[in-house]
Amino acid sequence: MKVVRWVLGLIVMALHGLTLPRRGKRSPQQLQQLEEALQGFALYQLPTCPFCVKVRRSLRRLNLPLELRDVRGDARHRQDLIEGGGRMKVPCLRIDHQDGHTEWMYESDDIVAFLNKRFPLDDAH
Ligand SMILES: N[C@@H](CCC(=O)N[C@@H](CS)C(=O)NCC(=O)O)C(=O)O
Repeated sequence: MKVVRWVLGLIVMALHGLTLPRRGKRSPQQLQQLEEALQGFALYQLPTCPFCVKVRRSLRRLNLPLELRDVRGDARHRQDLIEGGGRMKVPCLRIDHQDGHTEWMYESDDIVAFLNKRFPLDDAH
């Protein structure tokens, strides 16, 4: 089972690499503003998880410099996800709100919809 998952992961990564979506255009000024706006955001994920790949593709389309946290490669991130979000499931978007509370958003479709709505691409660029 582990081998099957490993092979599937490799296929997902290869397909992703071969069909990388175009990175959305944003001005240097917009990118700098985004970097600040995204300070409190992090995506807990795994490189080969297909749902995580879906979210990462959307990050690329939207050109969002959002921090990725690998839950297998870093035990601390894994622990934070379990303790904070309540489940060892990826992808999960962590949002540290300005009022101090932290939101843990699971479900790739919800994450993609949230990012598209919150950080839309400006068609003028
Ligand atoms: N419906 C979820 C599926 C996510 C999912 O199944 N992720 C797998 C990794 S590819 C996982 O974390 N499984 C562990 C679990 O469900 O406990 C989504 O779209 O985000």
